[in-house]
Amino acid sequence: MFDSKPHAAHWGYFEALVKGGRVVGARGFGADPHPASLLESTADAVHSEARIDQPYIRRGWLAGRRRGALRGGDAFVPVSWDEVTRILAEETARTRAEHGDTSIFAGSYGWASAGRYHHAKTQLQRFLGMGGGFTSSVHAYSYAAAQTLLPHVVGTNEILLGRVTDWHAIARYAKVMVCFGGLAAKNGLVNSGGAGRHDYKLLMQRARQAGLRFINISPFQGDTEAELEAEWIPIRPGTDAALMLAMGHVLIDSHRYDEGFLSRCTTGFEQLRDYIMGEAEDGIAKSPEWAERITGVPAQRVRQLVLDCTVNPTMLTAAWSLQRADFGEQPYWMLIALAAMLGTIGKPGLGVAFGYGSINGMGTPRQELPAVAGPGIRNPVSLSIPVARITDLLERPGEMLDFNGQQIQLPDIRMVWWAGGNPFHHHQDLNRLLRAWSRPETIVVQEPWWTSVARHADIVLPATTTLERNDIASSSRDRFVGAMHQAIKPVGRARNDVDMLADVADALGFRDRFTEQRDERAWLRFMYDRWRQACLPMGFEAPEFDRFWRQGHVEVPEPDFGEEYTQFADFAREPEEHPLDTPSGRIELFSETIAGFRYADCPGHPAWIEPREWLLAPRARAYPLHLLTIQPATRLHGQLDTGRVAAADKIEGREPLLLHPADAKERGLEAGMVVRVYNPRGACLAGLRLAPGLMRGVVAMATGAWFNPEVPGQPGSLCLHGNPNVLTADIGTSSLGQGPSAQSCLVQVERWDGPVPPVSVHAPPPLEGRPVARAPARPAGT
Ligand SMILES: Nc1nc2c(c(=O)[nH]1)N[C@H]1C(S)=C(S)[C@@H](COP(=O)(O)OP(=O)(O)OC[C@H]3O[C@@H](n4cnc5c(=O)[nH]c(N)nc54)[C@H](O)[C@@H]3O)O[C@H]1N2
Ligand SMILES: Nc1nc2c(c(=O)[nH]1)N[C@H]1C(S)=C(S)[C@@H](COP(=O)(O)OP(=O)(O)OC[C@H]3O[C@@H](n4cnc5c(=O)[nH]c(N)nc54)[C@H](O)[C@@H]3O)O[C@H]1N2
Ligand SMILES: [Mo]
Repeated sequence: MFDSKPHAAHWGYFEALVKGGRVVGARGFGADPHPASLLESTADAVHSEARIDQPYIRRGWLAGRRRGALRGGDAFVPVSWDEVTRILAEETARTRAEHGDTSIFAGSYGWASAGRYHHAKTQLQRFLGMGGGFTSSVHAYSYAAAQTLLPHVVGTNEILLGRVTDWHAIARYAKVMVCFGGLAAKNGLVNSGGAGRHDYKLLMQRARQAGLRFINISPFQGDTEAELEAEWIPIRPGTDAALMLAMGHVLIDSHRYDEGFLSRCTTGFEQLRDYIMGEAEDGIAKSPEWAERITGVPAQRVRQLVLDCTVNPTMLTAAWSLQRADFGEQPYWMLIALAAMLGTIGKPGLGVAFGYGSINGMGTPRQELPAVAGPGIRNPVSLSIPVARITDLLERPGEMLDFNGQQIQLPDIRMVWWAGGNPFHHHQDLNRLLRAWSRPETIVVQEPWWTSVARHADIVLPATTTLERNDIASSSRDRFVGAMHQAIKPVGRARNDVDMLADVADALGFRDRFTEQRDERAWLRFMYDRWRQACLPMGFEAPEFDRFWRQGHVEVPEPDFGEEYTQFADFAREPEEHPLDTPSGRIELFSETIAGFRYADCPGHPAWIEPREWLLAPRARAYPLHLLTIQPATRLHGQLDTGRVAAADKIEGREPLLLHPADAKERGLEAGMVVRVYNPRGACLAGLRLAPGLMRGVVAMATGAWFNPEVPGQPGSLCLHGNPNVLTADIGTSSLGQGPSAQSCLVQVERWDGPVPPVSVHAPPPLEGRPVARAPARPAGT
């Protein structure tokens, strides 16, 4: 017999099945029509060999090899919790005294886990904030370029993250939905903070049944599900802005744009029009013929597309991936400009919004209510870097960094502390990161698993997983609030993030301020009650805490039928009464603010700027394949990579590389082979999978296979497992957004004839006092 406990993860609500003190499985949440397959990896992850059993310190750090030492190759020495707590208190105090509070970097970007109390980064930043402060980071890898741009253009980031025009409205009013980057179903498996129901596929299908036509503009046909019967327009990666400009050209040329909307609700159309028509400085008309050479989309197809958008009520959208590329600000700005020219913004079910296919909950009909919030953070240091500039931060102390009209002077980082995120998963150009990672004196990592970030730390603190503690799951994008019941005792000597930090706070003299003298249960009750109170005036009465906890969840009812939500409706109707939060109160097709920054890589209106890496760049002669690093269907980033769902998808234990059959044939490659993917920045092995739905010249690899350098600690070493971030470029999208530009990446692929060394990264690194297990290498193809 199993014991079962209500629980939640980013990939869904579930019942944890427990037997003999171990998690043995997970059963999908009853109210979820399509629980995520990822749940099958639950027990594998919790009881993985890769769990960190106790605290460790890097041998070289103990021997004084600190600033300037390459991390990742040393053995780890076991230490007691008491000892490590004392060392952490001393190190933090010493670093602050000698180098100031800004010398501690704890931006600590990452998804951590769904519970809002034991949220690792929140607790870490709360702890370091109380201790004097730390250098932080702003924005997210997901959409950093857009997060910086959109407030200038529409005065809000709701169009990217928040309550956007919902699927009920789209299904009812729109006839065509043009989707740049498709609506990738795999991405709806997850939502940060938990997804109560996976109804994103259902919502899209219903819209299809209601007569909505989908158009998928993407290098990959698989970005829309077959049931949506989408028309596919293949496009060269990184060129969407050119196609959008050409659509604008057709609209202007044929006088089919909405002059009324443009004059009432926007500013700067004249500048954009001059640029599009070739009347600006560059003298180039952004005609469909001009765009065809760039995008590969026939001029005639562009004209047809514009016709579709003008005779039908149209919704425009783009995946978040489009802006994780060189000059990723541009397609987002131009898509808004297109919707403005069509005059659809604010009309029921029409207009533009981003990310419908990027995460669960975008466009899901719901009432507007707050999410359950965790403990607060106060950071007395006001210094933050744009999130994806971590390597620059470590490499270039004292130098200036442009960001959104400011100049940030990069501090000299002596200590890095990370909890709930993995830069050796999420960052680009890992070989460059590895070198820069040698700059600090001390790197502390809290992790449940020996992930690549733990392996590159000096002080490793084993954290519990969510199943070893009680918590509450909640997200502003979701209608459910989940009780996460502790299912098992902590594995090994793992401890809760908050408890390890409370002990260091104790050694530094502020335990009570940090904990506010509440234990876990008191915090959960406090957080829940605060949320419950905030919902009351908004018309929702949640049950009392005890009932919620017994029940295992709270469901906020869907809005009533007929209450579809359309974003910007009030503004479009009465722009004077409901102005946007932009300098003009309107949609800014030309921004005086951005123009005033005088950035060559982000002018005052949307523009086509040739990417640094794309299929028509000179470098494509040597590296003729455009690599897209997409989100994995079988895990969440690096999380669950040790589980059976991820394992079943790999080829010879390597991450699959998707390649067009004709491109494979040209190279003498066959499905199932191990291949080497490389460029001047690095190389990795991968397993070859043929994908007829990919454009020729484009390859795709999911992110998240744990970085497994053949020689740990050595920059440039071959990644045996298939982490594509050894290949991607680490350059900000522009001086405005400084977002990651992972999608602008050229590579070459060849057959791997050497022996295929085993993937070793799912077992612990060398630990002192313990024998190292080594499997023999196998020859390729066996
Ligand atoms: N090339 C390329 N790179 C990308 C992207 C891309 O498209 N292409 N996408 C980017 C995007 S959008 C994102 S959001 C990032 C994601 O990057 P991350 O969010 O850093 O990736 P995760 O693997 O989710 O990292 C979370 C880590 O927290 C740990 N963890 C989980 N729960 C707990 C806990 O309770 N306590 C502690 N201490 N640790 C915990 C997990 O084990 C895991 O290692 O990747 C980015 N990287
Ligand atoms: N299962 C699962 N779901 C996830 C995640 C996960 O790890 N696992 N991660 C979550 C996170 S953190 C985020 S931020 C979101 C990200 O959500 P997205 O950014 O939407 O996800 P991606 O898979 O990177 O990209 C979607 C598609 O965009 C297409 N694409 C790439 N480049 C271009 C281009 O230049 N032009 C056009 N037109 N199309 C392009 C690719 O074919 C790709 O399949 O996903 C979330 N969902
Ligand atoms: Mo993300």
